[in-house]
Order: sequence, then C-alpha cells, then structure tokens
Amino acid sequence: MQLHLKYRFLILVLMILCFADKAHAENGYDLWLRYTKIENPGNYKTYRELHKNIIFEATSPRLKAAKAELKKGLLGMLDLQPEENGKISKQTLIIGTNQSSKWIAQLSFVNEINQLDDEGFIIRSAKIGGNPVTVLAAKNDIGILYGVFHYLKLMQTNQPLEHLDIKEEPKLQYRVLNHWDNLDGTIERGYAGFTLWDWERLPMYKDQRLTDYARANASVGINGAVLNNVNANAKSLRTEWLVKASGLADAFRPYGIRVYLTARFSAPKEIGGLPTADPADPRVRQWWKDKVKEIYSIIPDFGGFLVKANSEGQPGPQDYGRTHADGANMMAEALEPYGGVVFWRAFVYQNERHIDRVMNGYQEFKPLDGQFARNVFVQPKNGPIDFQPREPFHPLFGAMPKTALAMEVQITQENLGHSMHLVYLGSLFEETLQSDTYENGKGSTVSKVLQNYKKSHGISGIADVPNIGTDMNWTGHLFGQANWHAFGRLAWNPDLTAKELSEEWIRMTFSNKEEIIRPVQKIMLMSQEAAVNYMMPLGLNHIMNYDTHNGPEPWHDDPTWKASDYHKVSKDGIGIDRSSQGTNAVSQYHSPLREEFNSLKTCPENLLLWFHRVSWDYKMRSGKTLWDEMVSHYYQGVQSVEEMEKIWASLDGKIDQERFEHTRTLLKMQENEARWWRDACILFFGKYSGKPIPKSFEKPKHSLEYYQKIPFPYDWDSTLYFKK
Ligand code: BDP
Repeated sequence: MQLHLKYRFLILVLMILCFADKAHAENGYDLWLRYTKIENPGNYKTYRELHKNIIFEATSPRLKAAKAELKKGLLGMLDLQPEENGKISKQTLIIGTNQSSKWIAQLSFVNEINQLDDEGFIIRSAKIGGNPVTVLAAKNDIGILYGVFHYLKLMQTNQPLEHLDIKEEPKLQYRVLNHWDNLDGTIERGYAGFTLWDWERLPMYKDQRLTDYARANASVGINGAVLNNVNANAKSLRTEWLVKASGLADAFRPYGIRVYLTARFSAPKEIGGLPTADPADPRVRQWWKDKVKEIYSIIPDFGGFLVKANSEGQPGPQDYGRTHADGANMMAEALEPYGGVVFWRAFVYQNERHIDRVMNGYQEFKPLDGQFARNVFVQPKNGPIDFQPREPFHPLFGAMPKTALAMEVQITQENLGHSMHLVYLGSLFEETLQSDTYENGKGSTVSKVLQNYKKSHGISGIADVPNIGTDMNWTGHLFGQANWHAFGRLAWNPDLTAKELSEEWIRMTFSNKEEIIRPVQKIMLMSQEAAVNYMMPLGLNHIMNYDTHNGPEPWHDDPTWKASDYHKVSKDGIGIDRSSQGTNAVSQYHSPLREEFNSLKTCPENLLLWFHRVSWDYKMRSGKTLWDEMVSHYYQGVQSVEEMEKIWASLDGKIDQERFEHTRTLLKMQENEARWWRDACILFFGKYSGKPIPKSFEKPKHSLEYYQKIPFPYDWDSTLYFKK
C-alpha cells in the first residue's frame, strides 16, 4: 500500500513537471505579442499599480479591437483585470479620441491631439483634477489602436510608465505587404506553408488566424495587404472572388488594414470579353472604370492595384506600343474617385542577354518621370537586380523627383536560404534605407527620398513580400518573425536602426534579461554578413540555383539563362565592368557616388565585383589577392554560422526547449548549407582562377562534380554530405 502511494506521488510529480514544461514550451504562434507575465518583480508591482482603473469607452470596431488588446495584455503580463468605474482617480489610464472620450476633449493639449497625423497618437503622463493620470489619445480610432500596441510594448520591453511624453506619427503612409499568394493556395516563393486566405470558406468563415495576422500587422503599423501574386490571375477580379476578398477586408478592417489586389493587365481580354487590353482603347478604359466601381461596391475601403507589367512574360501596355505611364494612369484614373492608388512595379526585364539587366529599370522608368498620375506609385525593388543578399540601392531612388516611388523589399528569403537560414533583414533594410543617393547633395538617403514624396505628392510608401504562411509559427523560421517585425517598424519609421529593432524584438519574443538579449542580438546582427559571405561576397550576385533559388549554381548554363552573365568568370578574373569603360551602369547614380563606384580604388569592396571586372591577382585593401580574399570571405561565412551556433547553444535552458531546439536544428542545417555554398563556389571559381585554396583552410569534402549534381537539398544523399 505504501509503495502504491509512493508511485502515486511520483506520477503526480511527473505530471506536474510535464505540465510545467508544456506551459513553458512555446511554438511561436504568439509572435512578439506573447504578453507573458512581467519577469521583473519591481516592474510587475509598479505596472500593476498604474492600472487599477482605466477609462476607455470603446464604441467603434477599431476601439473595441484596441480595448480587447489592452485587456489581453494586462491580463497576460500583470494578471490584472482593471476596474472601469468611469471616475478619475489617482493613476487612471485614460484612452480615447476627442470624439470618443469627454476627458480627452477637455485636455489642455486637445489641439495637439487634433493636429496629429491621421494615424498618430500621444501617450502622456498628465494631471486631471490633481490626479496623476496617463493619457493615450489620438485624432482617429486607428491611432488609438497603434497607441495601445505601443503602450503594451513599453511594458513588454521593461520601460518605465511614469513621466511619459510620447508622440508618434508614421513617416510613410502606405505600409503594405505584397503577398505572392496564388488562388490555389500555394505561395510563390513562400517557405512557411500555404496561404492564410481560405478561399473555399470565405467570405462567411473568418478563421481566428486572420484576426491574429491583422493584430500582428497593426502592432508594427502595417496598414495594407495585397492579397495575391504579382504574377496575377485575372480571375481574382471576377465578382465571386471579389466577394471572397471582401471577407478578408472585413476581418482586417478593425485593425486598419486595407486590402489591395494585383491586376493582370490583360484582364479586360481574359475576363472582360474585349478583343484588346490597349490602354488607349476607350472600351478598355471603361472596363477598368466599371470594374473599379464594382470593387468599391463590394469593398468600400479597397486600397488599389499592384501591377507587374511587361516583365518576365507578364502582359502590359508595351504589348500595344504604350508606355508604363499610359498603363498605370489608366488604372489610376479609374481608382482616383474612390481614393485608391496604383503600385506599378519597376521590376522589369525580359532576359534579353545583350542588355545589362542592372540598368533596365532605370532606363525604362527614368524617361517617364513626371508622366505618372498623382495616385500612382512606381515601385522598384531595393536593388537593381532582384532581392540579392547584397545589392547597391536601386538607382531610381533619387532619380524620380516627379514620381512617387515606393520601395519593395522581400522578407520571404527567396535568395537567402528560404526558411532554413537565420538572416536578420533589419540590417539589409537599414543598409538600403540609409544609403545616400546624393539627389539633393549629401544626406539624401533612400529613406529621405521615400519620405519626401509625402510633401511633394501627398503619398509615400513602402512594400514588402512577406514570409507569412500556415506554418504554426507563421514564418517557418522563428527568426523570420523578426524580419516581419523589422519591416513594419521601418515602414513606420525608416530611420530606426537594425540594432534597436533587434533588441525590441528579442525583448518581446524571448526575454528582457541581458543574458538573453545580448547573445541573441549578436547572432542577429552578424547574420546578414554571414550569409553574404558564404553565398555571394564582394558584390557577386545571382549565382544561386536557377530554379529553387536556394543553394549555389554559378555554373547554370542553358540556352535562355547563363549564370555567367552575372559573374563573367574566366582565367583572367571575375566580375562585370559597369564602370564608364564598361556598361556604364555607374552613370545611373548621382555624383559623387558615380565616381566612387566608377573607380576600382574607391568602389566599396563589398560591391567590387558588381561594378568591376577584377583580375585574380588584384591587391585588395587587406593586402591579399582577390582570389585569397574571396576564399577568406567564403570561409568566414561558414565560421560565422558556427559562431552563431555556439552562441545559441549557450542559451540552452534559458529559452523554452521548443523554440531552442527549433532554432538549434535550423542553425545546424544552415551550417551544412553554408559549407555547400562555400565549397561549391570555391571549387567552381577556382577552376578558372587556377589558384589553390590557402593551406590554412579545410579542404572541400567533395569534388565540384558532386556539388553540381545536387539539384535541391531535399534530394541529396545526406549520408554522403553530412558525414564529417
Ligand atoms: C523573382 C522571383 C519571381 C517573381 C519575380 C518578381 O523569382 O518568382 O515573380 O521576382 O518579383 O525574383 O516579379
């Protein structure tokens, strides 16, 4: 009997342990909105005292969403359900707009509130009737929602709540996700599962996930979502699909997110029964007007269209001898009465091998500057090629003063190891945003160029191709969440730094403990350079697998596509001469940048082979030859990943097991793939340089032929490659 009791006790202990572990385990679904109990006992106590009483009359769906979020946060972080007695007492939190709250309307700074941007907010410690209170106020309901997320973040990131004086307004107005989701549920270049849009059950059934998606976006300030792929299907503009899309618009509306659609240029022919899609044809123009009218009757706050035209085989105005401006303006004209906008992509190329692809976008769009309607954004990617690990900024930034430009970045890591590699893109985005275009002299950063369009055109914006899908943790790789977070925050304020954003994300995602923040931040901030090094150092680009865009394939060579167009490797050297002696792509940049890029001596070495053709024996600034330098970079890349793994391993036991293991395993895979990149590239380029790998470095495990046979990581014989 006694033994029996002992066993029962043991089982009980085991059950408690199991439960405790489960409670602790996290699968990543909650993103950075975990609202776990405040770790710091001092803060826990003071925060609680500040929330005994709230006055927050939530009358509209947006205010209701904001209030629900506040309550969720307070309950999770402080185990607190505040009183709401409607009376001002010491330490009351008062939330509202001039319209929703009589208290706000009486504030001494009500004028300041009324003068805020549409989406701005103020959080301020104040006094009412001698009582110290905290005020969260905005001009509009959406500002309240953003303010609530900001307020909760103060607690999530361990900041004081006394003496607050915060005023926030977004620096860019259109902060939009460009989903590349197909109507069949797949996602082009998506690595985190399938689309979140459940077309079959829409518009009636709205999965909770849609609300959580909208919450996450609103928490970082994203206010738009293009629902479908830029390689568009005209069908998405059919009435029945619009009705389905309206279900998504309804789910997102409380969170301030408007939906947009991609518009296939040939839609008037494909679904409209017209013989042409020529923008000069009045029937075509009328078709778009009617279609837009119909869309707004179904989705009253529809955002507008995103268009990929005359690029990679997509139809466009050039099919009819018209310009991009003709095409964009036709759609803009239809959208204008409803306040909609057109995002017209500047990612245009047809793979004509005689043309330097780097120069294409600028050549096609620069001459059209000033010809686009006021409600058109021209949308170049961050760099002139295509979401490479490192590119110079797109030369159109700073070259189109009379056309509103919106920058497109990519979060789905199409060319950065998909959802297997930890690459913090905050660094990449900052690199581009803080690049100086010299448009109006020194200090004309890409960030400023984007922001200035608000003054000159009344609109400003940024877009990103997200990494979001049905995976439990949304982004495949847990750290992919940090890239979603970074994009949203930079869209709100493009002058924030990767350093501060990474810290914010870590505090919200893992912990406020220094012993966790510092190592995780170190990993994040070294990760972009690591990837550049093991994939495409020194300005190399587009040498990834032709099809999957993962893994190396600098040897790809078929009648339509040759990787050698991007590296031009030979016995003499490597790189493309884009100086004034070569294709003269440097001329697309303003002085003094153009001169800086033009000269071998002053060109930044991290873009050297982008702009120059360099001989293998060329002496780099380190004193090494180009070949030795290149090899060092590749080895450095792998070493960095090993270091990232080591740092991560030091967090064992400090982070919940589930997220720890997830990241640990993926880092291991990343290391394997980094080796694959390194060895394959060095062996391939070494065949031309004729130079050995310096003795101090470990030799590649396999022959070049071996690497050339690996079609896709899933297909390799892992026993061969991973054996160490
Ligand atoms: C390329 C992608 C392709 C996209 C294209 C685009 O590989 O899937 O359709 O960009 O941005 O990088 O239109």
